[in-house]
Amino acid sequence: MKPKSALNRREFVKKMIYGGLGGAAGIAGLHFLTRKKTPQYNVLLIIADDLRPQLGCYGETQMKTPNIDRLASQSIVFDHSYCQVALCAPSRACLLTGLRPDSTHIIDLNHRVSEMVPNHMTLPGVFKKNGYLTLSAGKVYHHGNDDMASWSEEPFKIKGKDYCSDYWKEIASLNIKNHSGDESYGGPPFEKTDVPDNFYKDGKVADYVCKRLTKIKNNPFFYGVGFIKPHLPFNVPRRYWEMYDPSSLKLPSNSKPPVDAAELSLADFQELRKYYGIPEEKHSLVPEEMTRQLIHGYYASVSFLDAQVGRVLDALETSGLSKNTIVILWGDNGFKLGEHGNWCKHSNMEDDTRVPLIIRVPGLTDRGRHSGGFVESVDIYPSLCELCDLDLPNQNMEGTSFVPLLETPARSWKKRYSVNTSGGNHRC
Ligand SMILES: [Ca+2]
Repeated sequence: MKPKSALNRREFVKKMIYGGLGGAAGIAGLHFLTRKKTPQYNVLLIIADDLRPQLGCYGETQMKTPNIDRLASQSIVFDHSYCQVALCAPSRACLLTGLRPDSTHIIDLNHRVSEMVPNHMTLPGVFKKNGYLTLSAGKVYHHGNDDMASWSEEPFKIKGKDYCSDYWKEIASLNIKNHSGDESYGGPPFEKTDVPDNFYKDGKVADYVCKRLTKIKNNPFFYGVGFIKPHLPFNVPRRYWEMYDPSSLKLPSNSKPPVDAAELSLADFQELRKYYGIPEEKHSLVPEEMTRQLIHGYYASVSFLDAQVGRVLDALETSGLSKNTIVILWGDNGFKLGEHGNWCKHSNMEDDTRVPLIIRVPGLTDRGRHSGGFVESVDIYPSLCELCDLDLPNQNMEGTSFVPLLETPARSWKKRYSVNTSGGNHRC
């Protein structure tokens, strides 16, 4: 990075954050001024599964997402953030290695970072090397046993079911039986239940993280927290469904595939077709009433996710850790909700590849702003290293730190981004 005036980039960021250059950021950073040592940020990386920017803070005024919106009000919200592959495992691999798919060689669900780039230091790995306590809860890597050496503790995972009703289980069993025992088939694509949040996996993950945060004392930490909503099936408590009036939900205006579109440009949403009640025939469209129910379920799942994020952010605040913790909220890939007559992810359409990215850096982003600059998931690794004053490992790194956009959100920036097509198993 080229020096900025007499200061290099790292010195400039420190000055901005810790008050040396004055202004709003400087005032917010006054509490650091009396420290003799450079203060260390903690990092809380919150990952959501299949969350497109369907949030109030992205202008989606119909959404009930007060907790993420509150985070956004103290953050830079990136309006044009793109994943590198619209599929869980390869997208997460890009964030966690800072490498593009051409270098990780991961474009499906069947490969782990530890196998494909075994000598590459990962994002949690670089924090661990620098003395941070590195923690993982829920779905961070796609494979829960990937990159185990980079965590200070055994990752917290919830195994087993994520449905409540016997009906869901019975239908799933029937659907599997009807497809020659193929266990990738499931029950209905949603359920509405009267259970507490922590009946479901994400509620349990939030419970665990809230407690674990209270036990962190003097260690700087890097905490990866992965929630699995709003991923299918949209199984969440009824109260989240009741936040939305189904009759007022807008259906997609472009509900048919583009005329003469190449077949490869749209996936055939096999992921959704494996749920009971969805037309299985190739290229068949989802009926309007089911479309409305699925959109309703996605919105309910986003609000359920928002509630779990809110609980974790509240725990961070209560524990006194919020003032020096960077919080990032990121979605691993987008999701189509009937646009182009299509569903889920797996293609390179805008709805598949554009993802939410919100970052709060105490003292730097307190006023809350949007940035329209292109950013990519591979950029997160070098950005966090810069913000935390960690040297990048001496290895191939393919992202660009977006810290200049945190300082000046409207500045000119990248003119392009890149995505790769996913391949292989399309279940998740
Ligand atoms: Ca995903």
